[in-house]
Amino acid sequence: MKITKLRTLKNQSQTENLLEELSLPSKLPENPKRELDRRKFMQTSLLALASSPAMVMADESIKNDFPAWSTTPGKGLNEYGQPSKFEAATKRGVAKAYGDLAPGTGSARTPIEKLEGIITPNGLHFDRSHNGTPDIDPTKHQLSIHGLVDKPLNFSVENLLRYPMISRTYFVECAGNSAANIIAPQPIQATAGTLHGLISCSDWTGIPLSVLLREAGVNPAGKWILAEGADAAGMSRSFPIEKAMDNAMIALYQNGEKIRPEQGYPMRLLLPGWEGNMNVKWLRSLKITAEPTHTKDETSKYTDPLSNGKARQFTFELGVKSIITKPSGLMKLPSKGFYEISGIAWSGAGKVARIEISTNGGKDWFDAVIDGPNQAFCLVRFRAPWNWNGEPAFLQSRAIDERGNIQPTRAAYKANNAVDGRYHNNTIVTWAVQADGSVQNAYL
Ligand SMILES: Nc1nc2c(c(=O)[nH]1)N[C@H]1C(S)=C(S)[C@@H](COP(=O)(O)O)O[C@H]1N2
Ligand SMILES: [Mo]
Repeated sequence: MKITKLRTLKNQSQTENLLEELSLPSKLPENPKRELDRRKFMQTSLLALASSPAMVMADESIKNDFPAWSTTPGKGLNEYGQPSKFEAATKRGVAKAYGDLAPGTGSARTPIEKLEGIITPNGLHFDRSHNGTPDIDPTKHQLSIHGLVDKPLNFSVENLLRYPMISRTYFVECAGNSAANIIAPQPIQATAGTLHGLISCSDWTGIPLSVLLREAGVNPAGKWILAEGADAAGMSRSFPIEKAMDNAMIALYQNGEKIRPEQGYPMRLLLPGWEGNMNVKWLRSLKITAEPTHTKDETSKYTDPLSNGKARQFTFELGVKSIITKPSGLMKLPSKGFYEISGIAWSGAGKVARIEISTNGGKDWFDAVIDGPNQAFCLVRFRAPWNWNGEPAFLQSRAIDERGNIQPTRAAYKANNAVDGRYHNNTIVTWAVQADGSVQNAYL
């Protein structure tokens, strides 16, 4: 029994290892289609909707009697609101990597196919933890800034809460997101959240790291920072001082409330656009160093084996990526007719420039509309009208960012990476709509 468990552990840690980020072709696609403006998009959608008989309500559905909830007083007031009981299925998918051996190790994935807009509700933010969520008493927690500084500093949470703050909407994505679509020889039939749900986006409020570093006074020899968490995983990562001075942030609030325990209560590091692992939760120490520290999570893990026999260390910036969330895996389209294709896109390089949609597996592409704000290092919501003719279709989205990076195909990823490479997968996702309306995960 013991031995079986040990073997599982070994395999799992191999699965965790070895990441690869592709260098994406930086050319824009040929013959880009005219951009659909928002008004035209709505008109197109409404026309398609009107011509789709399945969507039209019958007259007899308009009734004049009132249900009990309209005639009797509702439930009493309460101190912390909860979703409707009819939405109980909107939950994270929990994957405990080692089962009960280490119940806090693994991930709880965001059900992206059940959410709208760009903000992830706090209870549904994905949780990727290497050794559970620590139960930190904020009055006993401190953040130390030390190493190559003029003045080593310890900050209590109370101290930090007195600093001027900024609010920014940033995504966090795990380098292991979508890994199953690279490593599984046949596409796994699962929801978008199960396959691609290690992505979430929040309005974070906190203190620019540069403010605290200026107070401590970084020595000229200080070029890197080692960030360390207070959890029992001993999670620690090195990052260059330039990122700290640019847009790194110590976040204390998440979507307006104090950051959730699973996200790093009472504080976490945010390195906008950079791989999830570097966004150290339960942050307790920032040590200024001359060189990177080469910790376990940046050597044995999160280093990418390439097809040329070399490995790439320090893949920081996440690639440009998009996922169609509606329709997506395991859904069933009830009939032919109008559907809105909708999803999320993002880029570790900054802003998303464009999202293209194909309904025939990449033969033809047309532009989706970016609905709502388009902010750097933040999810965007895209939408496109689609009139399904009832025949098999292959739905794909392809995002292009402001630097001209474009999502690669799965075949390109496979060609550039070692056979066991699986991390930093930003390849184009295909959902195959069958004639019966069922939606399947597919490789093209
Ligand atoms: N201290 C600490 N920080 C951590 C981790 C951890 O296990 N311990 N997990 C990392 C990983 S692998 C990811 S992808 C992100 C996930 O952030 P989230 O759980 O808030 O979504 O946190 C990172 N920061
Ligand atoms: Mo991660």
